[in-house]
Amino acid sequence: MSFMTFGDKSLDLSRPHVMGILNVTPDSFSDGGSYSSLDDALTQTEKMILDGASFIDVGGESTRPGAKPVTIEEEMNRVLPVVEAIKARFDTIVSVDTSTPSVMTESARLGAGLLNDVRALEREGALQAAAQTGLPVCLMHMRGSPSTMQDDVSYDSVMEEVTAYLMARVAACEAAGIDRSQLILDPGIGFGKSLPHNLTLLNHTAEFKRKGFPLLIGLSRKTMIGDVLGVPVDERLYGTMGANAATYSQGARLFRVHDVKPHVDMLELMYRIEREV
Ligand code: 7PJ
Repeated sequence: MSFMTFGDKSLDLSRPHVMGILNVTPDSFSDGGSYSSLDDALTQTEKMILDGASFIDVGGESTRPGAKPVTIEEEMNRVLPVVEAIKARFDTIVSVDTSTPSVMTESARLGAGLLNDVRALEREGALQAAAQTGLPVCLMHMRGSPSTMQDDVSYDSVMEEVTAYLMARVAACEAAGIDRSQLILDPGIGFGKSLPHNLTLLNHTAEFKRKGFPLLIGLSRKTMIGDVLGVPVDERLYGTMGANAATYSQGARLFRVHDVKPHVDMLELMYRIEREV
């Protein structure tokens, strides 16, 4: 068994785990920052925990294609009260979807257990801030930035480039004092990739797995599902589950999703079949 410690909790990463997505951006809560948005966030958190989520991934920056950047102050105001309120009420692992060093530092102080950075600690000061927290980090590959990432999408070999990038970020983490046993990798589905790139990455998850790190996959309801099926965002659950199942069978064990219960059930069956007990 391979355990990883996320703050005050340890998880066996030989089995699957679901990370429930909690967006605290104004486009997800119309009155971001007010009492009722905090209340909504806690209601959603409780449901995801009851449904079997191992992590609640709190994100205050929209990284959708074309999204506008958020100020540090705004991101702090969105994320930190939610991290604090969740840790005060629930026994769960809070993951923070952030690239901002001060959000990492303060979230860790409030009890967050995982830093989930779509920029793989590339922002100035992020490596140092993350190292100081002592927390595990999920390093994700992105080409470009959210505002431009879908403008010019071309790779000679998407597998080679994503792998080389993630290995370079692993080296940067080690140089900053973050042990490789603290790292989770993520190919970054939809972040500066066309549909064929996303399909290639998903079909070759086993090659990433051979690098020896736990893998996290985030494809829930993304454009690539819509591109394949021709369905709007609220009809992408079955496609999401199929794609996640394809990566589970290649060794991915962490799944960042909106729909927790369907994935917990699916992954439990996949795990039990694999173990035959
Ligand atoms: C991901 C993420 C992902 C990780 C987002 C969305 C966009 N973090 N944060 N992996 N995606 N680690 O959910 O559509 O794929 S935000």
